[in-house]
Amino acid sequence: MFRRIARIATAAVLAALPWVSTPSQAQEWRGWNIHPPDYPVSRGMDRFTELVAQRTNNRIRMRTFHSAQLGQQDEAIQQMRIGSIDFAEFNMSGLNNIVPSTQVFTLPFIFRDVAHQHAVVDGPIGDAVGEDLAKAGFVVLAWYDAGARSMYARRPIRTPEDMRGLKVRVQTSDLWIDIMRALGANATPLPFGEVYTSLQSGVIDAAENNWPSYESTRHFEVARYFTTTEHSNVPEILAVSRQRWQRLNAADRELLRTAARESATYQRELWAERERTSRDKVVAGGAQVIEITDRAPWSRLMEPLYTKYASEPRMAELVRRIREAR
Ligand code: GTR
Repeated sequence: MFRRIARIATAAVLAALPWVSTPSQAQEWRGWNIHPPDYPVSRGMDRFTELVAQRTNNRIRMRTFHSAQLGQQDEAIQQMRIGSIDFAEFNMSGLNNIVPSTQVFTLPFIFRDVAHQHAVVDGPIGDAVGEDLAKAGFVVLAWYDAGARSMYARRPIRTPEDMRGLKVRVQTSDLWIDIMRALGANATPLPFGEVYTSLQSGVIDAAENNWPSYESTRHFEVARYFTTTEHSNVPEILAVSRQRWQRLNAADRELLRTAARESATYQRELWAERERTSRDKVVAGGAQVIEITDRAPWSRLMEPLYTKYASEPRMAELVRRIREAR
């Protein structure tokens, strides 16, 4: 009798915890994301975790904490390295100082267009940078889109001369500090979550980002002039911590990679659409768009960065391969 009750009770507990298909193997993963739930990155991550849950019958359950609930980017990067965050979506810029080869993807005007960028990150060059990232603790599963980054400020920027002396927020990356220096501006590294109030209070004059982030953060309310410099197209990664990865068998690794790639296809579609809707939204909200048609004066000023960051043989080789990629 007692054994029967115990059996029924166990079955009831397992039914209430549907993910515990094989209790000894069930895993709960914690994921970091800086963006709010409706952002293309967030929806891509949600698609990824749903696919993994389905395909493992809830044996691998992943929960993504959106909206930087687990901290700002620099903290999350450290947490991934020690394994207290299991997966995350990162922009390359925050990893530039830790994994130098990621700098090639941040270099100004390195990509001709989105198709070129996809060919590069989805191919052997992406794999080569991915190997370096893995050594540092970040196992890349797929590359997500993040569009082109442009300048925006509290006052109009029409020419590179207008950058002179401006205090511009950048991510924690020496390359970004040098990009601003090349333009005669002063770089101020700040977490993403502090940019709004810093613009509002005048601690900084300007920042730079893509249309969707300019819109989702509502930076357009406090920096109304958006100049389409499109100076950098930094891609992003969906990655798993090396600690977690090392404990997975080959079949699960493949399952995760496939789910991540499918989520990237979805994220990229959402991204293209969101770039347009975000632009419309900020314009409706009062943003003034300053169109740059000739980017040559901008790229000329940034050219010396290639000497500083891409002279060392491995970096020079990566840059050469990126330029040759079709
Ligand atoms: C966004 C990017 C974030 C973060 C942010 C920033 O475009 O998606 O991962 O890098 O920019 O500027 O801090």
